[in-house]
Amino acid sequence: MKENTLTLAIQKSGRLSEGSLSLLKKCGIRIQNGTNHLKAKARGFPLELIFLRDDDIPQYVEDGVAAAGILGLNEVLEKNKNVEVIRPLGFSRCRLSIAIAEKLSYQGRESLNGKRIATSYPFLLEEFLRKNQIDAEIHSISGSVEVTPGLGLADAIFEIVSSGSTLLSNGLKEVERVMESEAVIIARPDLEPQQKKLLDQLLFRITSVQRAENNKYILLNAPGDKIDAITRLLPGVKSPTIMPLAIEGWFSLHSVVKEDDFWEVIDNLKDAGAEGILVVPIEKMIT
Ligand code: PRT
Ligand code: ZN
Repeated sequence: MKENTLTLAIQKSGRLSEGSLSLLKKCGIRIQNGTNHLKAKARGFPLELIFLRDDDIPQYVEDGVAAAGILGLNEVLEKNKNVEVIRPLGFSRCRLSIAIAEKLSYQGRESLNGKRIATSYPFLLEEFLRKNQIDAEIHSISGSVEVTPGLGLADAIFEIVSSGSTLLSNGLKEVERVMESEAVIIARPDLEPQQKKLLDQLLFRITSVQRAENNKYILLNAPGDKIDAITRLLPGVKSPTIMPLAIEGWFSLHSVVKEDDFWEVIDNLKDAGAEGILVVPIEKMIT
Protein backbone atom coordinates (compact mmCIF):
# COMPACT_ATOMS: atom_id res chain seq x y z
CA MET A 1 0.00 0.00 0.00
CA LYS A 2 1.45 3.37 -1.01
CA GLU A 3 1.96 5.72 1.94
CA ASN A 4 0.59 8.84 0.27
CA THR A 5 -2.39 7.16 -1.43
CA LEU A 6 -5.53 5.77 0.15
CA THR A 7 -6.72 2.47 -1.29
CA LEU A 8 -10.50 2.15 -1.30
CA ALA A 9 -12.33 -1.04 -2.31
CA ILE A 10 -15.75 -0.65 -3.93
CA GLN A 11 -18.14 -3.09 -5.59
CA LYS A 12 -17.17 -3.83 -9.19
CA SER A 13 -20.72 -4.10 -10.49
CA GLY A 14 -23.98 -4.42 -8.67
CA ARG A 15 -26.39 -2.45 -6.53
CA LEU A 16 -23.64 -0.54 -4.70
CA SER A 17 -21.42 0.51 -7.60
CA GLU A 18 -23.43 3.45 -8.85
CA GLY A 19 -24.03 4.88 -5.37
CA SER A 20 -20.35 4.49 -4.46
CA LEU A 21 -19.07 6.18 -7.63
CA SER A 22 -21.70 8.90 -7.41
CA LEU A 23 -20.72 9.69 -3.80
CA LEU A 24 -17.05 9.90 -4.80
CA LYS A 25 -17.96 12.15 -7.72
CA LYS A 26 -19.85 14.51 -5.40
CA CYS A 27 -16.69 14.57 -3.27
CA GLY A 28 -14.77 15.85 -6.32
CA ILE A 29 -13.18 12.45 -7.00
CA ARG A 30 -13.31 10.94 -10.49
CA ILE A 31 -11.86 7.70 -11.76
CA GLN A 32 -9.70 7.66 -14.84
CA ASN A 33 -10.33 4.34 -16.60
CA GLY A 34 -13.78 2.98 -15.72
CA THR A 35 -14.58 -0.04 -13.57
CA ASN A 36 -13.49 -2.66 -16.12
CA HIS A 37 -10.07 -2.99 -14.55
CA LEU A 38 -9.18 -4.35 -11.13
CA LYS A 39 -7.71 -1.01 -10.08
CA ALA A 40 -8.06 2.64 -11.04
CA LYS A 41 -6.37 5.84 -10.01
CA ALA A 42 -8.58 8.71 -9.01
CA ARG A 43 -8.32 12.36 -9.96
CA GLY A 44 -9.05 15.03 -7.38
CA PHE A 45 -7.82 13.03 -4.35
CA PRO A 46 -4.82 10.75 -3.66
CA LEU A 47 -6.99 7.66 -3.99
CA GLU A 48 -6.63 4.30 -5.64
CA LEU A 49 -9.79 2.27 -6.19
CA ILE A 50 -9.97 -1.51 -6.24
CA PHE A 51 -13.10 -3.06 -7.80
CA LEU A 52 -14.22 -6.26 -6.09
CA ARG A 53 -17.25 -8.43 -5.40
CA ASP A 54 -18.84 -6.96 -2.28
CA ASP A 55 -18.38 -10.30 -0.43
CA ASP A 56 -14.59 -9.97 -0.77
CA ILE A 57 -14.25 -6.39 0.48
CA PRO A 58 -14.14 -7.11 4.28
CA GLN A 59 -11.32 -9.65 3.79
CA TYR A 60 -9.27 -7.29 1.59
CA VAL A 61 -9.65 -4.54 4.17
CA GLU A 62 -8.76 -6.85 7.06
CA ASP A 63 -5.67 -8.02 5.15
CA GLY A 64 -4.62 -4.43 4.47
CA VAL A 65 -4.80 -4.74 0.66
CA ALA A 66 -7.29 -1.87 0.88
CA ALA A 67 -7.31 0.68 3.71
CA ALA A 68 -11.06 1.17 3.43
CA GLY A 69 -14.09 -0.10 1.56
CA ILE A 70 -17.72 0.68 0.75
CA LEU A 71 -20.36 -2.07 1.02
CA GLY A 72 -23.63 -3.02 2.69
CA LEU A 73 -23.69 -3.26 6.48
CA ASN A 74 -25.41 -6.66 6.07
CA GLU A 75 -22.34 -8.01 4.27
CA VAL A 76 -19.90 -6.47 6.77
CA LEU A 77 -21.69 -8.07 9.73
CA GLU A 78 -22.08 -11.41 7.95
CA LYS A 79 -18.38 -11.64 7.12
CA ASN A 80 -17.45 -10.65 10.71
CA LYS A 81 -13.89 -9.59 9.86
CA ASN A 82 -11.61 -7.35 11.86
CA VAL A 83 -12.76 -4.09 10.26
CA GLU A 84 -14.25 -0.93 11.70
CA VAL A 85 -17.58 0.44 10.48
CA ILE A 86 -16.79 4.14 10.13
CA ARG A 87 -20.14 5.59 9.08
CA PRO A 88 -23.38 4.98 7.17
CA LEU A 89 -23.57 6.51 3.70
CA GLY A 90 -27.33 6.74 3.18
CA PHE A 91 -27.77 4.67 0.01
CA SER A 92 -28.65 1.02 -0.86
CA ARG A 93 -31.03 0.86 2.10
CA CYS A 94 -32.64 -2.52 2.74
CA ARG A 95 -33.43 -4.89 5.59
CA LEU A 96 -32.79 -8.51 6.44
CA SER A 97 -36.02 -10.30 7.22
CA ILE A 98 -37.57 -13.68 7.86
CA ALA A 99 -40.37 -14.60 5.49
CA ILE A 100 -42.68 -17.58 5.29
CA ALA A 101 -45.37 -18.79 2.86
CA GLU A 102 -48.33 -16.39 2.71
CA LYS A 103 -50.81 -19.13 3.62
CA LEU A 104 -49.00 -20.22 6.81
CA SER A 105 -49.97 -18.71 10.13
CA TYR A 106 -47.30 -17.11 12.31
CA GLN A 107 -47.58 -16.95 16.08
CA GLY A 108 -44.30 -15.23 16.82
CA ARG A 109 -40.70 -16.37 16.79
CA GLU A 110 -41.43 -19.72 18.47
CA SER A 111 -43.21 -20.71 15.24
CA LEU A 112 -39.75 -21.01 13.69
CA ASN A 113 -38.73 -23.90 15.98
CA GLY A 114 -37.98 -27.06 14.02
CA LYS A 115 -38.25 -25.23 10.67
CA ARG A 116 -35.77 -25.21 7.77
CA ILE A 117 -34.65 -21.65 6.97
CA ALA A 118 -32.83 -20.91 3.69
CA THR A 119 -30.42 -17.98 3.58
CA SER A 120 -27.27 -16.53 2.10
CA TYR A 121 -26.58 -14.94 5.51
CA PRO A 122 -25.97 -18.03 7.72
CA PHE A 123 -23.82 -16.20 10.28
CA LEU A 124 -26.40 -13.48 10.95
CA LEU A 125 -29.23 -16.00 10.94
CA GLU A 126 -27.45 -18.19 13.46
CA GLU A 127 -26.93 -15.16 15.69
CA PHE A 128 -30.63 -14.25 15.47
CA LEU A 129 -31.71 -17.83 16.25
CA ARG A 130 -29.30 -18.10 19.18
CA LYS A 131 -30.39 -14.77 20.70
CA ASN A 132 -34.03 -15.83 20.47
CA GLN A 133 -33.41 -19.42 21.59
CA ILE A 134 -34.92 -20.82 18.42
CA ASP A 135 -33.94 -24.29 17.33
CA ALA A 136 -34.14 -24.24 13.53
CA GLU A 137 -32.17 -25.75 10.68
CA ILE A 138 -30.10 -23.33 8.57
CA HIS A 139 -29.88 -24.04 4.83
CA SER A 140 -27.04 -21.97 3.48
CA ILE A 141 -27.47 -21.21 -0.21
CA SER A 142 -26.28 -18.48 -2.55
CA GLY A 143 -28.78 -16.68 -4.74
CA SER A 144 -32.54 -17.08 -5.40
CA VAL A 145 -33.32 -17.77 -1.76
CA GLU A 146 -36.94 -16.67 -2.30
CA VAL A 147 -37.78 -19.66 -4.52
CA THR A 148 -36.80 -22.30 -1.93
CA PRO A 149 -40.12 -22.48 0.02
CA GLY A 150 -42.06 -22.91 -3.25
CA LEU A 151 -39.74 -25.76 -4.24
CA GLY A 152 -40.20 -27.46 -0.89
CA LEU A 153 -36.54 -26.90 0.04
CA ALA A 154 -37.26 -24.67 3.03
CA ASP A 155 -40.12 -23.57 5.32
CA ALA A 156 -38.86 -20.02 5.68
CA ILE A 157 -36.20 -17.69 4.32
CA PHE A 158 -33.89 -15.08 5.81
CA GLU A 159 -33.12 -12.61 3.01
CA ILE A 160 -32.72 -9.00 1.97
CA VAL A 161 -35.98 -7.16 1.44
CA SER A 162 -36.23 -3.76 -0.17
CA SER A 163 -39.61 -3.01 -1.80
CA GLY A 164 -41.03 -6.42 -0.82
CA SER A 165 -42.05 -7.25 -4.39
CA THR A 166 -39.78 -10.33 -4.67
CA LEU A 167 -41.44 -11.81 -1.56
CA LEU A 168 -44.87 -11.03 -2.96
CA SER A 169 -44.17 -12.61 -6.34
CA ASN A 170 -42.96 -15.78 -4.60
CA GLY A 171 -46.04 -16.04 -2.36
CA LEU A 172 -44.12 -15.11 0.79
CA LYS A 173 -44.85 -12.72 3.68
CA GLU A 174 -42.36 -10.89 5.88
CA VAL A 175 -42.79 -11.96 9.52
CA GLU A 176 -39.63 -10.66 11.25
CA ARG A 177 -37.54 -7.59 10.39
CA VAL A 178 -34.20 -8.62 11.83
CA MET A 179 -31.89 -5.76 10.86
CA GLU A 180 -31.75 -2.59 8.79
CA SER A 181 -28.89 -2.10 6.39
CA GLU A 182 -27.39 0.54 4.11
CA ALA A 183 -24.05 1.19 2.45
CA VAL A 184 -21.30 1.97 4.96
CA ILE A 185 -17.65 2.86 4.79
CA ILE A 186 -15.35 0.47 6.62
CA ALA A 187 -11.63 0.75 7.40
CA ARG A 188 -8.82 -1.22 8.93
CA PRO A 189 -8.77 -0.41 12.66
CA ASP A 190 -4.98 0.10 12.80
CA LEU A 191 -4.31 2.48 9.91
CA GLU A 192 -0.91 4.19 9.80
CA PRO A 193 -1.06 7.94 10.62
CA GLN A 194 -0.62 9.01 6.98
CA GLN A 195 -3.46 6.69 5.85
CA LYS A 196 -5.66 7.80 8.74
CA LYS A 197 -5.11 11.41 7.73
CA LEU A 198 -6.19 10.67 4.14
CA LEU A 199 -9.24 8.75 5.37
CA ASP A 200 -10.19 11.70 7.60
CA GLN A 201 -9.88 14.05 4.61
CA LEU A 202 -12.15 11.77 2.58
CA LEU A 203 -14.66 11.59 5.47
CA PHE A 204 -14.61 15.38 5.72
CA ARG A 205 -15.65 15.60 2.06
CA ILE A 206 -18.35 12.94 2.59
CA THR A 207 -19.70 14.87 5.59
CA SER A 208 -19.92 18.08 3.53
CA VAL A 209 -21.80 16.28 0.77
CA GLN A 210 -24.18 14.53 3.20
CA ARG A 211 -24.85 17.74 5.12
CA ALA A 212 -25.58 19.57 1.86
CA GLU A 213 -28.01 16.82 0.81
CA ASN A 214 -29.83 17.05 4.13
CA ASN A 215 -30.30 20.80 3.88
CA LYS A 216 -31.83 23.33 1.49
CA TYR A 217 -30.98 26.97 0.89
CA ILE A 218 -34.04 29.18 1.29
CA LEU A 219 -34.53 32.73 0.00
CA LEU A 220 -37.61 34.86 0.63
CA ASN A 221 -38.88 38.41 0.64
CA ALA A 222 -40.71 40.09 3.50
CA PRO A 223 -41.68 43.54 4.76
CA GLY A 224 -39.53 44.95 7.57
CA ASP A 225 -42.19 44.54 10.28
CA LYS A 226 -42.37 40.76 9.61
CA ILE A 227 -38.61 40.10 9.66
CA ASP A 228 -38.39 39.33 13.40
CA ALA A 229 -41.20 36.75 13.32
CA ILE A 230 -39.77 35.12 10.20
CA THR A 231 -36.23 35.05 11.62
CA ARG A 232 -37.49 33.14 14.66
CA LEU A 233 -38.74 30.41 12.29
CA LEU A 234 -35.35 30.08 10.57
CA PRO A 235 -32.52 28.84 12.77
CA GLY A 236 -30.09 28.87 9.78
CA VAL A 237 -26.42 28.00 10.06
CA LYS A 238 -25.74 30.90 12.43
CA SER A 239 -28.46 33.45 11.73
CA PRO A 240 -30.23 34.39 8.50
CA THR A 241 -28.71 36.91 6.08
CA ILE A 242 -30.99 39.94 5.69
CA MET A 243 -30.55 42.36 2.76
CA PRO A 244 -32.63 45.41 1.77
CA LEU A 245 -34.56 45.20 -1.52
CA ALA A 246 -34.88 48.07 -4.01
CA ILE A 247 -38.48 48.57 -2.78
CA GLU A 248 -38.53 50.69 0.38
CA GLY A 249 -39.34 48.71 3.56
CA TRP A 250 -38.82 45.26 1.98
CA PHE A 251 -36.01 42.78 2.65
CA SER A 252 -34.59 39.59 1.21
CA LEU A 253 -33.82 36.93 3.77
CA HIS A 254 -31.50 33.93 3.14
CA SER A 255 -31.06 30.87 5.34
CA VAL A 256 -30.68 27.09 5.46
CA VAL A 257 -33.42 24.63 6.40
CA LYS A 258 -33.35 20.90 7.02
CA GLU A 259 -34.65 18.82 4.13
CA ASP A 260 -36.83 16.84 6.57
CA ASP A 261 -38.75 19.78 7.96
CA PHE A 262 -38.73 22.36 5.20
CA TRP A 263 -42.39 21.85 4.19
CA GLU A 264 -43.47 22.57 7.74
CA VAL A 265 -41.17 25.60 7.95
CA ILE A 266 -42.45 26.91 4.62
CA ASP A 267 -46.09 26.78 5.76
CA ASN A 268 -45.14 28.68 8.90
CA LEU A 269 -43.17 31.23 6.86
CA LYS A 270 -46.11 31.92 4.54
CA ASP A 271 -48.36 32.38 7.58
CA ALA A 272 -45.80 34.81 9.01
CA GLY A 273 -45.87 36.98 5.84
CA ALA A 274 -43.04 35.63 3.66
CA GLU A 275 -43.39 36.05 -0.12
CA GLY A 276 -41.49 34.86 -3.21
CA ILE A 277 -40.03 31.88 -1.39
CA LEU A 278 -37.27 30.03 -3.26
CA VAL A 279 -35.82 26.72 -2.03
CA VAL A 280 -32.66 25.57 -3.80
CA PRO A 281 -30.30 22.60 -3.36
CA ILE A 282 -26.90 23.06 -1.75
CA GLU A 283 -23.93 21.38 -3.40
CA LYS A 284 -21.43 21.34 -0.50
CA MET A 285 -21.84 22.52 3.08
CA ILE A 286 -18.74 23.21 5.14
CA THR A 287 -19.25 24.33 8.72
O1 PRT B 1 -21.48 -9.60 -7.42
P1 PRT B 1 -21.48 -9.13 -6.01
O2 PRT B 1 -21.20 -10.23 -5.03
O3 PRT B 1 -20.58 -7.94 -5.83
O4 PRT B 1 -22.95 -8.56 -5.74
P2 PRT B 1 -24.20 -9.25 -5.01
O5 PRT B 1 -25.01 -9.93 -6.04
O6 PRT B 1 -23.77 -10.04 -3.83
O7 PRT B 1 -24.91 -8.00 -4.41
P3 PRT B 1 -25.96 -6.94 -5.01
O8 PRT B 1 -25.27 -6.04 -5.98
O9 PRT B 1 -27.20 -7.61 -5.45
O10 PRT B 1 -26.29 -6.16 -3.65
C1 PRT B 1 -25.29 -5.48 -2.97
C2 PRT B 1 -25.86 -4.89 -1.69
O11 PRT B 1 -26.94 -4.01 -2.01
C3 PRT B 1 -26.46 -5.87 -0.72
O12 PRT B 1 -25.49 -6.53 0.08
C4 PRT B 1 -27.35 -4.95 0.13
O13 PRT B 1 -26.57 -4.30 1.11
C5 PRT B 1 -27.81 -3.89 -0.88
N1 PRT B 1 -29.20 -4.05 -1.33
C6 PRT B 1 -30.15 -3.07 -1.29
C7 PRT B 1 -29.77 -5.14 -1.88
C8 PRT B 1 -31.10 -4.80 -2.17
N2 PRT B 1 -31.30 -3.51 -1.79
C9 PRT B 1 -31.97 -5.80 -2.76
N3 PRT B 1 -33.14 -5.49 -3.00
N4 PRT B 1 -29.29 -6.36 -2.16
C10 PRT B 1 -30.09 -7.29 -2.73
N5 PRT B 1 -31.41 -7.05 -3.01
C11 PRT B 1 -32.16 -8.21 -3.62
C12 PRT B 1 -32.48 -9.26 -2.54
O14 PRT B 1 -31.45 -10.23 -2.52
C13 PRT B 1 -33.79 -9.85 -3.01
O15 PRT B 1 -33.59 -10.94 -3.86
O16 PRT B 1 -33.38 -7.81 -4.16
C14 PRT B 1 -34.43 -8.71 -3.79
C15 PRT B 1 -35.42 -8.04 -2.91
O17 PRT B 1 -35.78 -6.80 -3.41
P4 PRT B 1 -37.31 -6.28 -3.36
O18 PRT B 1 -37.24 -4.85 -3.79
O19 PRT B 1 -38.08 -7.13 -4.32
O20 PRT B 1 -37.78 -6.45 -1.93
ZN1 ZN C 1 -22.02 -10.34 -3.18
